Amino acid sequence: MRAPPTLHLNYLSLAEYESARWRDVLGVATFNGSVASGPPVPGPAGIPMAHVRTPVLPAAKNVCEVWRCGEPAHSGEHGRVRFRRSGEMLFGCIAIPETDSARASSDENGRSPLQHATAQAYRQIFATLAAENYPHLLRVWNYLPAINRDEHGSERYWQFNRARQQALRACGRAHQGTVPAASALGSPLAGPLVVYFLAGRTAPTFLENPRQVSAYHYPRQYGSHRPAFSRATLARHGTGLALFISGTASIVGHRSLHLGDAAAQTRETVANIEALLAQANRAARGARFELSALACKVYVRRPADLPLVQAELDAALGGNARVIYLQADICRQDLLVEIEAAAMYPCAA
Ligand code: 3EB
Repeated sequence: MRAPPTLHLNYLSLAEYESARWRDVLGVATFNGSVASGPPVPGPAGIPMAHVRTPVLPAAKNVCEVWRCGEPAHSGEHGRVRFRRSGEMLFGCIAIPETDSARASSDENGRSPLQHATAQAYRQIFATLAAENYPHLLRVWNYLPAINRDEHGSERYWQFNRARQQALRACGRAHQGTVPAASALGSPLAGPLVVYFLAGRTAPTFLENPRQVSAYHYPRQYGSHRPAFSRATLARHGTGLALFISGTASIVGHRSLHLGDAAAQTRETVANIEALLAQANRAARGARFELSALACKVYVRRPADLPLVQAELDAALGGNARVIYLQADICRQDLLVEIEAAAMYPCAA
């Protein structure tokens, strides 16, 4: 009997990806961005590829994040969104250069080019989900050029939060509670805003971290518009369960901890991820998600911190964990490390 289709995630080199079979690939994100800017280039069979320019650590390697669904998938386009879908899930990506909108200056409504780009990306994503009938966003990755830069009177991450929240409201979506898991990281200034995502036909379970204030309830000191994401989501796929853990950092309550200390920030982040795994195991009766079985993407602000961060994670996760490291700026200036993770459990109870 054929195994029922389930979701898979692999981190591959470009060479491994090219020789991999692609029939059941849902989508790919490439890191290191030697690729020119512009709309995402489709891979073989029109596979959507999000080209993210954040450098891979330690060296200038290429890494591909490959999402597979275990069954034949079908490609399409909607506006600037390239997508590929299987029976239950849709992967999509969109890249919007800020130069496309009101170049370098704010418009009459005071919206910056980044806010225009964010609004456009999210509106097109929701239009795609409506057209293809995968109404539920499960997981979103956002890569913003120069995320920490002050421009047009505020930090760019704050501008992004404002535009994301406004787009959610405009599209009739929740902006707290039932919001997808997400990451929001910096990328090199020259590139476009890149957003990629997974969506499903049924709503996921939304998880929060008891050690942290929900991001959508952060006090105003972190921006006038709160970040619209859940700490994790848990989605059924075939007979399995997929756990998507949002970008997680050294935040307890709403405060950043261990300023200047990348090793201590890494340990606090792992404690936050463990708390989320406990929540997931409580919600997914019968499944057992474990630290050592996670696929982790680790964002390090200062490349010189890599050995410290790596040593902490090797100790916490064990040698067999799937981990990739990227250099990226993190949304708060005082955060040096952020970790996102995914795990698939083959059999739901
Ligand atoms: C934090 O916990 C760190 O704005 O979508 C992590 C994951 C963070 C997602 C987002 C931001 C986002 O607040 C930053």
